[in-house]
Formats: sequence, C-alpha cells, structure tokens
Amino acid sequence: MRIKIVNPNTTLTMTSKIGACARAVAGPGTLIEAVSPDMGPASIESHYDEALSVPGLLAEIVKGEQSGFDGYVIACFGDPGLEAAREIARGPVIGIAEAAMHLGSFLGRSFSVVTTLERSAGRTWELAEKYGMARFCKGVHACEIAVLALDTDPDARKVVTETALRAVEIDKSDAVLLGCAGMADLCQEISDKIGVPVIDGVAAATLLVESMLRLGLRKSGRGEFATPIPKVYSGILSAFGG
Ligand code: 5HY
Repeated sequence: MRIKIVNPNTTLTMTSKIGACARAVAGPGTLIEAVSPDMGPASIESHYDEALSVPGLLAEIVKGEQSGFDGYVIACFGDPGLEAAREIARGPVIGIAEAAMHLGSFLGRSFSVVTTLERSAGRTWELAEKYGMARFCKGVHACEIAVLALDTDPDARKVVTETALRAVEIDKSDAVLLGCAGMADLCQEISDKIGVPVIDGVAAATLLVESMLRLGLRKSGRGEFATPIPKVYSGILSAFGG
C-alpha cells in the first residue's frame, strides 16, 4: 500500500523529518511518501496561514489520486483542508490532530495538548470540540516556540519537555499530545521523561490510515463527501477546475 503524507507547509526539512517518523512506524509493505506543496506558507501559525495552505494541500491530493496513492495523512495539527481532501480522495484521509485526539482518548480519562504558540490554542480547542474530544481535553499548553524554531532553537526540546511536564501537573491528565507535526521526533524522548504516554499525531495518523486500508475501509462515495460537482474555478485556481 502507498500512503502520502502531506506537510501543508513548504519547509522541506520539516517534511523529511515527518516522513522519517511515519516510516519508523509503518508496517512492511507500506510505502510512505512525504511531500510539501509547491505553493503555500513556510509554516502554519494563524488562520491566514492555514487558509493559504489549503490549495497547495489539495493539489497534492489531486496528484496523489492521479498516481494511485491509497491513503493520505494531513501532517499539520490544524488538520487544514481535511473535509475538502476527503471529497477528492478515494481512500482514507486522516489529520494528525484527529488521530492524536482519538488515540489519546483510549489511554485514560483525559489528555493535554502541548502546542507551539498560544495563538494556536483556540484552534486546538475548536478541533477537540468538532471531533467530540472536548471532554477528554483538559488543557492546551503553549511552549511559545514558533513552528520553524523547533528545529533551530537549541532550547526547543527542553522547553517542549518542560511544557509537557507542566501540562500533566496542572491538568492531572493521562496522556500528552504533541500539537505540531514538527514535534514528531520528540515523542519518545518526552515520554521517557514525563511518565505518561506521549502521542505524535504523524505516527498515529499513519497507522490509522494503514489500519483502515488493511480493513478495506474507504469513504462512502455518496452524500456529503462525494466527489465535488465539476465547475469552473477562475484566476490562479483555474487548474482546480474539472
Ligand atoms: C503544524 N503548524 O503541525 C502546525 C502546528 C501549529 O506548520 N505545522 C505547522 O502550531 O499550528
């Protein structure tokens, strides 16, 4: 089976890290390809960034369909473009936030989320509500580290770990979810240090897509997530037209 991991931001170093984390858990016979769109924001830290990430993300899903990918992961904790991607993909499309939250709900009574900037916390609460996970989510705690600084700030690992520890102390939660695809490589290290399970959404979503494919589960071709009605899209979006 072939799974396409789409990092909706255009930072290729982050994309290759995400791909390595997905490959580390994928089963034998599962081919992982991790990509960034040709267009879009270098990182996603606002509603504006998220909106501008969606056309490039969808273009990657279109390309994936043309080259026969079986399933997709949207590797950004805002799960941007998730429903639109599901409309145009035949196979499963899973966002890393939804995967992490559902998996976290199986581990105990509650989880905490460690996010990058405080301004991203509202989106995480919104997704928890949307996915029916708000009753499990006890807190969203910001490290105040920008997405791309996760790889450049020498203190990043320490700050993320300290934030995770603080989250568990404050929330008394049973698990911690890493609220950025760029934290995927910190999962095991943090888990060893804080004494509760830590979930990386990239690995969680990859295995969820793999499991759905093994079960032969694909979206319903009818109703809300049926293929969009062909129409003209003008201007810079004209390539998206039928
Ligand atoms: C992410 N932004 O996972 C989110 C995290 C965030 O570029 N990749 C990004 O802070 O919203």
